[in-house]
Amino acid sequence: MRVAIVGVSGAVGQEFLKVLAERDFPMDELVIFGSARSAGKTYEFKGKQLTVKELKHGDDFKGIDIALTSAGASISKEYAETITKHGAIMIDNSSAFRYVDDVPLVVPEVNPEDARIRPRNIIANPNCSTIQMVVALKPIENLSKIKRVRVATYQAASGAGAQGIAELEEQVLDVAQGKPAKVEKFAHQLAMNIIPHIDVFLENDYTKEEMKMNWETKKIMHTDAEVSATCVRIPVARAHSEAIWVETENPISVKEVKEAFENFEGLTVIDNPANNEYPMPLFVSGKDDVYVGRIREDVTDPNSITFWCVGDQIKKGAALNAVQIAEWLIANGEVK
Ligand code: 11C
Repeated sequence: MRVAIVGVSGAVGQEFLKVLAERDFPMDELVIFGSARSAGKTYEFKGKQLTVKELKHGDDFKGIDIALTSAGASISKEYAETITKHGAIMIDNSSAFRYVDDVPLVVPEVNPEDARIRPRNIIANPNCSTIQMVVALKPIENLSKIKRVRVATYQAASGAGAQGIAELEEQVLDVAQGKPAKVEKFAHQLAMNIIPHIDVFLENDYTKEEMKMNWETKKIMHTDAEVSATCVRIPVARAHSEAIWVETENPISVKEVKEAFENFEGLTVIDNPANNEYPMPLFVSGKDDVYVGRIREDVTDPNSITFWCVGDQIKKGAALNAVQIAEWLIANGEVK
């Protein structure tokens, strides 16, 4: 088993290294690729130093079984053929192929079987805010068909990559010292603020991040349920939070939902309001599972449940989900 990481110097690329080591991913060789700027840098993996190779068109992916890619949509589009032409399966973290019909979009707890049909040898990893939401929606869908979802997100700076985290940290230090905050990555100062704007605005006045949650949920869950999202950037380093309202076809009780959450792989329930216990991004950072709490009946509608959901954006929202897809492929004989 030979595995490649493309975009190893980015926040998700670095998380790939951690997750592969943490899970003792079964492989004989790991090859790491990056831009011309990153080429020659070294990163430690399980006590060995690996050197970044420059991503180029050619035959460097000959003999690679699985390529975990996270270098942005334009690089994914440009290099997909180079990466897959000798048979490597590309598990792509960018948005490049998510809405392409013959590319499956996979969250292993929800639709693992979709990974079997991949005519282009590409599997797309969904957007982070979608991944954590569908892990929580699936056990509800198993109880009753979901008719509609409304969600408000509280997204960490890490969604904008390593530069996003660095910008927030610098702003926090500057603002604390009474200095003006430097704004480059985000549309406005994030420290001491929240920004109701992630990705570009579209013709329907939603942002692309908001519509990703709609489009991707439909594809992953094979549903026609509509998702209406408002996505907000908050001054948290990593782990996204979401307030979710779910309308189901049949009424379901809070007790049933709690039990379904508790029995669903990849979900952890923390729901003890009497002791001020509920999931929060500081606690969930670095964890594998998606965490849910504040589970209650929606007072406006007996057919709706509302709850709070937190997931580590770089981990389950990106690197871990991709590695879990790779593990599923191996466990199910899709990679020899
Ligand atoms: C954010 N969700 O928090 C975005 C980052 O489509 O893979 C991930 C963008 C994507 O800014």
